[in-house]
Amino acid sequence: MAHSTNYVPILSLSSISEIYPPLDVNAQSDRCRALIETFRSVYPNRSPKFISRAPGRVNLIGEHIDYAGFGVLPMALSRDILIAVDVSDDDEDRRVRIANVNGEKYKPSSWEFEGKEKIVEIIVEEGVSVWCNYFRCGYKGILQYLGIDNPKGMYCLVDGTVPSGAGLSSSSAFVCSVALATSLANNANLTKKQITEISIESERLCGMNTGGMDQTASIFSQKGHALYIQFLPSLNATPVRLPSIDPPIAFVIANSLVTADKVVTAPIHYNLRVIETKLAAYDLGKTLFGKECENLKQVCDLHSETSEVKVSHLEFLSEFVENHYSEPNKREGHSLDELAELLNLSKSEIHAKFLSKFPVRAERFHLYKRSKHVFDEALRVLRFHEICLASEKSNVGDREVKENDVGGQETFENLGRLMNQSHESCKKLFDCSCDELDKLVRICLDGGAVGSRLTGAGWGGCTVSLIREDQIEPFIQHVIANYYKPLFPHLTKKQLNDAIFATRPGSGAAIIVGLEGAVVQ
Ligand code: NG1
Repeated sequence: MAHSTNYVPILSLSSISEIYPPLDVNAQSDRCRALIETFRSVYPNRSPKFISRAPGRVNLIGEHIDYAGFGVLPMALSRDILIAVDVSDDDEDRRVRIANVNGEKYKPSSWEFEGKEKIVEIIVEEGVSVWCNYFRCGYKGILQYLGIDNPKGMYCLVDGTVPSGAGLSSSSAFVCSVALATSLANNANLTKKQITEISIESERLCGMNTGGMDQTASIFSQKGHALYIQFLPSLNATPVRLPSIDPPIAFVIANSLVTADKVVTAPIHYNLRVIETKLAAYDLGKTLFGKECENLKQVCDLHSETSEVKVSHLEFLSEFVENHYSEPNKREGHSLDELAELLNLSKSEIHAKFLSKFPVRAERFHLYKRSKHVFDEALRVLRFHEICLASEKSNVGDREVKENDVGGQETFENLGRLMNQSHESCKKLFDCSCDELDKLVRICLDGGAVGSRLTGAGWGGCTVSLIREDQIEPFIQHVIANYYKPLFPHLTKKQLNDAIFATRPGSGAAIIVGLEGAVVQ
């Protein structure tokens, strides 16, 4: 698998029916046609040569552990970011023009190429989140990687259906789509792994100390499969079939409609969590092995003396963390002074090592809660993955043959339990939930979900719930009646359809070529 992860090329498709589920194909054809028409009116006398497409994702399990180096299990959505692109044939033209079909919200922008460094400075100021920065970051990442100093002029029109700030990875889908568009416009044919790694680096330019789950899921996902992603020792993405039981399982995404702008809140939320896990890794590495570890996976590797992660390793570390931080004051986090004492570093060394690359702000740094969550959540991912693999082995064709698991109920409940534990841990140990998400999770469980949890970074955004496919409609009605109607009584039918929907594992990023044929079925 490591081999295939390394060398798979980006899909180049000439029919959108290869991308979307059969029921969606007509609507998506209409969408692509509208995109092409709008392109022609935004850029008179031009037509797009290709469309780059990268999907959002829903993370089924494994929250806030990608940047600690542990495996995660997301799947791609059908919702995506399309960029229709025409490339200038004037060799002197190096201008990039970008516009969005939602021009009210996302204003057009354009810039002249004046050297790679000038495309975008790393954006670390709190409160800065501008849509065209994501474009600039992906664009810069590709030019830097390819060493291009005379890039092609580009005309781009963006159409996104991934809700922003919802934990469904709209930003990564955008950056991946830009990276694809820029590489193709400049005649480069990169592999999935290259595009993924460039997109991860690019998104860091936007101010997020990001893990890598979203970009990998967007690029590597395969229709009908979730994706088991391992990051260390190197990126490895393996498609996984979800258990095929009867009635089939389904995932429903419900948006709390609390918008979480990760870039804006990064210093007190996302980037701070990354640093807290790194501080814990440093402390545990020193304490257990006398070595400086950069992430918690390295601590696990030193303990197990291999890069493979096993249940027993994680159980040991989870237990160790309980004892190591057992004093009440350590449970409540460490002030900077306490941290200096614990780590045997001066405050300025702590600043230089941990707090200077991406700014973070905190009164107390929670090493116990964050490291405990990471080890336990990594364990839940292993178990979830094992259930999927075991179910795949026990199925003959689509028939469930595991005798003591009638209708796959046991499998279903085991997956749901892991999702529920994940939410509890995100809420109590990782402090990345919020009242609305907790309320939504409760309503989803009351409405028949066997498991429900926040998905993505949290602090708002969406939940993902596991139910049986035949329960989708009554489940959705229950959530509408109990969450949306009381809290958001004025939502239109379309807004409700956007807020809560069932989803299947979608396909990963692609370039759509031969546009006339591709969208006219
Ligand atoms: P969202 O906020 O859902 O895009 C973020 C990170 C992921 C991962 C999750 C938490 C980015 C681009 N994405 O996802 O890498 O850490 O939070 O599991 O920063």
